[in-house]
Amino acid sequence: KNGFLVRKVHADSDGKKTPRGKRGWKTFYVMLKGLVLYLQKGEYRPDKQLSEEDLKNAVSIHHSLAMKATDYSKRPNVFYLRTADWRVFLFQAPNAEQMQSWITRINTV
Ligand code: I3P
Repeated sequence: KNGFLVRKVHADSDGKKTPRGKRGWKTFYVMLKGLVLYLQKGEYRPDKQLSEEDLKNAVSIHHSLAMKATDYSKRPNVFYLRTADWRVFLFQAPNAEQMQSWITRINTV
């Protein structure tokens, strides 16, 4: 599954709250391949290679959990992703259908 998502980093590994200055929303072209969510920055081109920075942003979704962020009301269509190492991301999808589709795909790999 591929598509644009806007990401906010809420907690770093071990669940520690991400410090201010690193909590902003950023748009990525996201590709779910196997157990890895690749987040590509910048303009999307089908032939574009993942940069070193993109690879650092990649997230393992093995033993992770995605769920609708019902307690987050500042933006619509936002879901949480909690990883096995207790990082927490918020992702905003372009619409409710896409949000549900990402949640289902992440939780059923
Ligand atoms: C963050 C940025 C986020 C905001 C976050 C800020 O600042 O303004 O948009 O989250 O608030 O810390 P920075 O880019 O300097 O990290 P919201 O959009 O959810 O308000 P937070 O620290 O209360 O999460």
